[in-house]
Amino acid sequence: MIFENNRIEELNASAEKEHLRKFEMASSSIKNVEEILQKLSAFQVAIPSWALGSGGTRFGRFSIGGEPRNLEEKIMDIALLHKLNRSSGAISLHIPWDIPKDASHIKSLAAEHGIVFDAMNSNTFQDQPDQEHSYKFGSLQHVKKDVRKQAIDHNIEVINYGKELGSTSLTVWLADGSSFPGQLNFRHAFQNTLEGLGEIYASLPDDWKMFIEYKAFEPNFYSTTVGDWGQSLLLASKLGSKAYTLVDLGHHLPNANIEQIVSILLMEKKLGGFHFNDSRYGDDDLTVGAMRPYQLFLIFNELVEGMDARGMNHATDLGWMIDASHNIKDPLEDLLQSVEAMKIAYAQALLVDSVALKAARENNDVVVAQEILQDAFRTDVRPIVAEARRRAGAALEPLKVFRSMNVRNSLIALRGEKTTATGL
Ligand SMILES: [Mn+2]
Repeated sequence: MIFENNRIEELNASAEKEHLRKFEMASSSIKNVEEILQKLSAFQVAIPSWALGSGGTRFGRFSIGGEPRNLEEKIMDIALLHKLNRSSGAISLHIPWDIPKDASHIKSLAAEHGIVFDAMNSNTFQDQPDQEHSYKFGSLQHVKKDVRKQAIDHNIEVINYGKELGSTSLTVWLADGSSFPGQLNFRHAFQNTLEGLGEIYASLPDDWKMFIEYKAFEPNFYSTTVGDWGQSLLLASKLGSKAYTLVDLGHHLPNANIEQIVSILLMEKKLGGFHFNDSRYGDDDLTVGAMRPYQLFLIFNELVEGMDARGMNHATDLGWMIDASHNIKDPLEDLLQSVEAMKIAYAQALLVDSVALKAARENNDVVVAQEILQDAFRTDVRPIVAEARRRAGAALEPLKVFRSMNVRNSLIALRGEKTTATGL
């Protein structure tokens, strides 16, 4: 490990007095602070295996140095995050970028650091060197049966890797679509996709979920076969009770009301999981909460309200994952920021006075309804989130510890300046 446990304790000790003063102030006006603390510490966010190195853009990639060279090193990076915030106890694996060659070794390495395997991700959006058929014109939607079969077989292979690791979900994101009018018969593309997903679904173990991710555009720019939550919900509904929609915050057309989508999917028992990130223009894959923190809060508000309405367990009944890319920031620092942003939005959502909000709605009191939401959003919950971390044995100030320990320099010394992590 890059740093010793007692460094966290040392740095916590020096920050503790000031923290406790802030925590006391912040918690004095909150009735259910203990309940909120407990929920915050139960909340774990899965880190994607593809987000630990430098991602780059269409135009270039700038190495940050010390990037993990294999799956073991990726797990070690997540272990480091988890040590700092005790909220990153899961990894979402991508196949074939991160094939576990020795599953039992990988599983025990992860377990050693308190990390479990969240959703497995298949990849039919690019061609691999040893693959027979090309996905240039799509995978499950493809006009040729052989190509569809190859994509189906790949997804089943991903499920099998997941079974060995103890994962219980598969995320399917398809780049399928068309870039020019006339290229595709929309109905045939949809039906081929449904048929393929059906075959994959049939291979899903009983206790598994299938997450169907949608995206409005890119890499195709005329149509996307699973382009929005309607298409995803339609597929998930036709497939059965183990199939769900996955919402990636960056996969909508501009200004979509994501919180409303979340609310309806939850009501229909069809919201399965989340890919958190932030964006300004399209699928920007920026740090969670960096651009639209109020939208993030409103989404969490619907999540909390909708999950409570159905008596769901906040921590375990949905897949909480980050899907981001890091072009100019240190990925580990960025991921610490993202997890923190999610926990802040979650804590604020837990503060919403739902009784008063209901009364305001009954009276069509739009002004008070807005005040109630913004009162929660404008509450500084950072000391509450920090206290939850402190009680879990994590760092009061994860970023500060990361920087003061020169973690990136140690990783560069260990792995080299010019390493490239597999993935985006
Ligand atoms: Mn995604």
